[in-house]
Amino acid sequence: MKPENIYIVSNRLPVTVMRTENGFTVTQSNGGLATALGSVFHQQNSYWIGWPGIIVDNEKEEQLVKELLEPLRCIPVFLSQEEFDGYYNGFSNAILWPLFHYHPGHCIFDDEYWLAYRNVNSKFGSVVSAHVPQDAFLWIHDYQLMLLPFYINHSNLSYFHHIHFPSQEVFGIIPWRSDLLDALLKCRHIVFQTEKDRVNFKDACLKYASKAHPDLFNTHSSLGTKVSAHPISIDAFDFSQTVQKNAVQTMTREIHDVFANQRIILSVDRLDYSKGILERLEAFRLLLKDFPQYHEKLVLLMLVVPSRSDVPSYEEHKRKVDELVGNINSEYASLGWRPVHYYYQQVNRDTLCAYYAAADVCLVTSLRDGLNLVSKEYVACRTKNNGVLILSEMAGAAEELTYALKIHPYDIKQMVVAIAYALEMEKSEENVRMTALKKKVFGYTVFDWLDTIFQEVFCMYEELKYSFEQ
Ligand code: ADQ
Repeated sequence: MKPENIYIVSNRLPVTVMRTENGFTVTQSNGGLATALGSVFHQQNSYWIGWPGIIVDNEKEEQLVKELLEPLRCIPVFLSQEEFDGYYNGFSNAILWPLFHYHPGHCIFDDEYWLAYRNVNSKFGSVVSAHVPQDAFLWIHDYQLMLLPFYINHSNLSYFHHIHFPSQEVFGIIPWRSDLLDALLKCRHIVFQTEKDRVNFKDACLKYASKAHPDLFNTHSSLGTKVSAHPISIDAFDFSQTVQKNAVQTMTREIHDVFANQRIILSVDRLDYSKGILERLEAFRLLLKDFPQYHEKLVLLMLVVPSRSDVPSYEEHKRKVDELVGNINSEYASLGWRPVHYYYQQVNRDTLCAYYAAADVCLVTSLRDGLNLVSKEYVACRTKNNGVLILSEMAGAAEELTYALKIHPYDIKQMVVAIAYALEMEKSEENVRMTALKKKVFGYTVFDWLDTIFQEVFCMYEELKYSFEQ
């Protein structure tokens, strides 16, 4: 069962508008939300509302961007530099993101950020009200728009939270905690990645929301807010088909040739302190120190996509990563061998899949992660049922991917042991683990996730209709 008309609303559109000499052009947006929902969006009856990734100077430029996006079924919300700085760099990524990932030290609790967040959420509200019909399914995504429900009157309102929702004590640190929860509770339907997130949210509502009482969360009541947990997934079949394309297989062979006689450990992430990149590098450094037999026989390939470089804590983090990579390479490299290959760039889907296919081990070290799509993408690309996934127990995906090797991302020594174990693992164990992981990833794709959510929405509205008829 699929709603007739779907309007996705998120901070960013799935495409980014860029200025050229002659006007504007679009490219694919990066990050987990764009990847996951991109597959969903390709359905004909979906529209997407969000920021186009560019600050435009005047109404004429706004018009040009609107016309460029219209055939792509994208509706832009334009923001000034000041609005973007306060709402996105400020409230979203210098308060909500660090706190929700348990890094309160990175938070800057600035009233101006809160004002900007309110203003921009209200601006999104105006665009939504102007474009979305009342009978459409309106689907809000993620922490940048937690306040949006407050600014719209819509009966089919659903919210999906992509990142971790912290424990009630940590959430309570936010001075505007009640406003955020009260706004979210205007939704009829709220979905989290994991059961842990759902319980944390419920605890926070019971403590801080103005109108929360236990009945609000009665899952059988059409009159309350239904809160559930359904982890997002990927279009696994698309990944496995991509790996089998001739061009991708050629690229995979080229990677093997470049790293002939070397095992490949791969990591793929946005440059974000929550992904545990520094901890991963420390573990790799210790591995090289304690296991000299891997010298010249092992590389760590890091594909890191630039992210939020305007936020000071990210700038500082990038400097530390650059420095640590440099230190490891200068300590251990030899004439023909560089232990860490670090690419600070976005790669296209074919190239990404070639790296997944070429890697003996995929290393996911998130200090905290709502889900982590990379772990599922690696599994989907292992067409020969080999390769080892090492996965942080702090990633939401760890609940599903139980056959991965689990690590505690702050325990560097344990990480070293897990990497060494992965490198020496018997082929039969590798095969058993990967086969089980693939069963999970192919048995629950992004389309199954979508069906589950739509099914839930459909049942709720049937119930609601029934209650109005009584
Ligand atoms: P992210 O924090 O962005 O997502 P993740 O789920 O791993 O984290 O998604 C990253 C995406 O970006 C993946 O699809 C990956 O392939 C892609 N990517 C990363 N580096 C890349 C590179 N160098 N080149 C090309 N592509 C690259 C947020 C939450 C997560 C949650 C997702 C989806 O923080 O916890 O899993 O949303 O809900």
